[in-house]
Order: sequence, then structure tokens, then C-alpha cells
Amino acid sequence: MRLATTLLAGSALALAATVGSAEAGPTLDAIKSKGFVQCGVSTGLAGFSNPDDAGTWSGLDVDVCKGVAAAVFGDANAVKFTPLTAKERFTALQSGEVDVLSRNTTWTLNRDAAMGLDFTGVTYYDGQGFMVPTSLGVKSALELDGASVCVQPGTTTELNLADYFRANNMSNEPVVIERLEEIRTAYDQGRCDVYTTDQSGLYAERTVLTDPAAHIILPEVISKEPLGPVVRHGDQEWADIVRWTLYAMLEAEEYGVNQTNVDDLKANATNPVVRRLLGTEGDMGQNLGLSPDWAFNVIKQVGNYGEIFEANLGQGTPLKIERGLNAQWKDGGLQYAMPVR
Ligand SMILES: N[C@@H](CCC(=O)N[C@@H](CS)C(=O)NCC(=O)O)C(=O)O
Repeated sequence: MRLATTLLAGSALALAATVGSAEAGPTLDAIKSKGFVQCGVSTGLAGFSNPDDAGTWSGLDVDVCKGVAAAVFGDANAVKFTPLTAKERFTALQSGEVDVLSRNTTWTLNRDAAMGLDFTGVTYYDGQGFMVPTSLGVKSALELDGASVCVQPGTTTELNLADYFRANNMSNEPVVIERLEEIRTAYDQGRCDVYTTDQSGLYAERTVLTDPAAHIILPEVISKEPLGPVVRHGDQEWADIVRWTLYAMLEAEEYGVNQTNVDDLKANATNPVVRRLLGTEGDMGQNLGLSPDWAFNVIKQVGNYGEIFEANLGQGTPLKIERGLNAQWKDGGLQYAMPVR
């Protein structure tokens, strides 16, 4: 009896020790010792993850990784990027070649539960669409019976395409091409009638066609594509860091904390939510195994969610994507940060 009590007390103590502050998981340890985050991105998708001529990456997915680097190191540039096709991406994450996959990847049951992966949140609520040359005169996806359709392998796109045509008693001829540049060229040269992918991808790809104005995106959205960062299953501490970096960016937008006012708010804010977020109150950073100013660094160096959305996808960019589902919940969208407390 006494022994049982002692054992119980012992395990309670051990539990208290683990609960008190985060133990660094193996991924964070490895990242700290190499000095940077290795981030898997696309091979080049405007607005999401795209290298310029000098090899400098930009985009919403890139900013998420920079945010994680800022949270861990206080340096948004402590990150390296690995371009991955849709087909390559999961193996690269599973094998440890990258620490996080931040690349228009849809959260599905199969990927989350059966592939050794964990989704950490949704950076962009999307849905699959179709793009066609205006000259085809097609106004609805329901007119696409018999069309040849360009699609990338290893994607939910491929699966939804088959579902949609089957459900509507239509047939199509898939033209399956792995590399983004090749599929874009194939569509641009008329080797398929239709290009299908996430609507965000269609907006992005349209900007780099020979004549963007000669193509329309059809009104039908045939699937749900919640896109977000993915980590390996089994290292919860690392998953928490990626997840809460995203929530910090979202909560910053919700509470009006941005790159411009974050210094002032760190010094003067009285709102307890803002003070906790910026590390002037509470021990949020410690809970994650990070410094108290982890979220301050994310916002100061990278921006809040609204800022990175506008900078990469918004009205001042060639993509001109509306916030839509990606507006804050208070504005009728789906973006909702869990409370940083
Ligand atoms: N969200 C879908 C599709 C993702 C996807 O890979 N889309 C293509 C077309 S936009 C892409 O990003 N390709 C970029 C590349 O291959 O580098 C999924 O997770 O399966």
C-alpha cells in the first residue's frame, strides 16, 4: 500500500515536471544544433512558395516557415527551403529531409492518420477548381464531359477529379504530369483542355501563363482543401511550436498587433491578451520551450496573418485573392486562433 502510494506520488511528480514546461522534442533539439529550420515548399507557386532569380523564396507558405524560425531562433532567416513536387513531399518529411512541410498541402484523414504525419493547422482554406481557355466558351464544369484535364499526381486533386466526373456521369481524359513547369506549359500550349488544382493554385498559375486574360476559372468549387503545415507524427513538442506560431500570427491580427505597432505594444499594451502574446505577461514561450518573446519575434520579423496574406496574395499582388473563407472569424471567415493563454 505504502509502496503504491509512493509510486503514485513519484509518477505525479514526474508528470508535474513534464507539465511545468515543455521538454524540447528531438526535432527541436536537432534544429537547434544545426541552427536552422529545413522547410519543404513547392517547386515554385506564385504567392505561396516561389524563388526569385537570386534563389530567394517568398510566399505565404514561406512566411509560415520564417515565422517558425523567428519563434525558435529570433531570426526569421534561420530557415532553408527544399523544393518538392506533390509526389515527393511526404517522403521528404517522413525521412527527415525536412522538419516541416509548408506547401499547399490538404489535411485529409488518410494523410493525418495513416502516413505518420500531423497537420498543425490551416493556413489557407481552399477548394478545387477548373481553369479553361476563354476561347472554349465553357461556362460551367458540368460542360466538361469528355475533356482532357491536366492534373498533378500524388494530389487530392487527382482523386477529386475522378470523384466529380463520376458523380456527374461524365468522363475525362486525365493528362497526368508531375512537374509544375511542365504541366503549366502543357496547358498553355493546349495539350489539355482544362487545368485543375486548388483555386489558389489556379490563380497563381494563371499569372504566369502567356496570356493570363485568355483564361477563366469556372465557378464550381468541387472539394474542400484546407491547406496547412505538416510535421512528422510523434514529436508533439515540435508540432506545438509550428501550430502555435500560426495561432500567434492569427491572434495578432485579431487583436490588431502588427509589424508596425508591435514594438510600441510590447512596451505599452495594457490588454492582457496582447501582453501574453508579446511575452510581457505569463509564460507562453516557456510552455513551448521557447523564449518569452517568441511571438513578438514572429510578428515583428514576419507579420501577422493578415499582413502575410495581403503581402503575398492580396489586392496589391498579381493574384488579387479576396480573404473570403480566410477572413478572421469575427469578419465572417473561418480563421480562428485558439487562445494564446
Ligand atoms: N492541395 C492538394 C494539391 C497540392 C499541389 O501539389 N498542387 C500543385 C498544383 S498548384 C502544386 O502545388 N504543385 C507545386 C509543385 O509541384 O511544385 C494536395 O495537397 O494534394
